[in-house]
Amino acid sequence: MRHFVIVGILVVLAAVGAYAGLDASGLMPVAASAQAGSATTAGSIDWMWNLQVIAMSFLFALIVVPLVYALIVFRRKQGDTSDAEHITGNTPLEITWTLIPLVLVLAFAYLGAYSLREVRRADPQAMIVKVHAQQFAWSFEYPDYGGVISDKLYLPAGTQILLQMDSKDVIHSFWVPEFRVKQDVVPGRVTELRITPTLPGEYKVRCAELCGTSHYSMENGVVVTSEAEFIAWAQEQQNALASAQTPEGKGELLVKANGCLGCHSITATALPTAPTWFGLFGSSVTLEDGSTVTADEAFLKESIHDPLAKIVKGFAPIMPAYSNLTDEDIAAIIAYIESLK
Ligand code: HEC
Ligand SMILES: [Cu+2]
Repeated sequence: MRHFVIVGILVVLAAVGAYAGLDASGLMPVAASAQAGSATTAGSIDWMWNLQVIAMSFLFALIVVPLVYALIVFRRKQGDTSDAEHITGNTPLEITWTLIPLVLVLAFAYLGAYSLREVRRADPQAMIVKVHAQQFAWSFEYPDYGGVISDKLYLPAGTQILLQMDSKDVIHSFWVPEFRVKQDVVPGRVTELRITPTLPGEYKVRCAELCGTSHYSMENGVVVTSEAEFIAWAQEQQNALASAQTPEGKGELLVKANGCLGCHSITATALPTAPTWFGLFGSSVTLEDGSTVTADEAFLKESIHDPLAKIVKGFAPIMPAYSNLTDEDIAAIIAYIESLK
């Protein structure tokens, strides 16, 4: 009896110690979604996890403590050559060690089902984000914001997000450890995952399904911001998308991409290097030889195609020729210059 009491106390102490140690070791990354929850929010992943760690700590102590205790206390004494006592069968003990695991497993089956229901609980107001996976990158489409496409997953905190995911090639798996939940992305069908981000910050989505040679690098940024910041971002993206569809917008992008603004200004004040484009279209330009031309489409086109054909008075002939620009590009640039007034 004395042994049972001592082992009982040691099991409790070891279980508490094992739990405290596991709990303090930070096995999980920070929890950043309602689905991740915390050890005290019933039904969340971290709540389930915490219960499992408690059960594991207890079972670990229940097995290891009696084992080690028996090894030490019931060690064969020196000179003792007698046989150990023969024991055959012990019905109460067998019933006990069948019932305890059975009850534990059934309890966890129930808790698991309950947690699954909580984690997948659908909010009819959820914001839809389409997730496209392909070897070896993710992209994110926002149908509620004019189909903006981003390579970073921007999400507002406090709103449930419904991810509708498809794959162009093989099976991938969407996983942000801080959100806890994970879902396969399968070619030929759309799989869904619901996430309610709660903690603003920067995370990473990783592919959790070996999908080819560069699977390890299939990571994209995830940015959780406040609702207001998210809307500002989404609107900015939407405007950029809308303007890239007009000739002026396309022209603006081309001008930036080709470094024209290193020399040309687009405001009333010219840079010393080159004439400003502000108010240029339709104005009369004085050339080096003193003659004047009207800055119409033909002149602008010629100046971009062949910068040395007509030199503007007061400037050095330093403008490079841009052979990479197509006629369509030049038309877009001219539309952009025309819009500067
Ligand atoms: C290295 C500086 C430099 C860069 C870069 C440059 N330019 Fe110029 N550009 C000039 C200078 C100097 C002039 C005036 C002298 C001349 O006519 O060549 C000029 C003239 C022009 C003109 C003639 C009309 C006027 O008054 O401005 C047009 C149109 C023009 N550039 C368009 C462009 C475009 C489009 C790009 C980018 C694809 C570009 N430039 C890049 C220096 C530059
Ligand atoms: Cu992948």
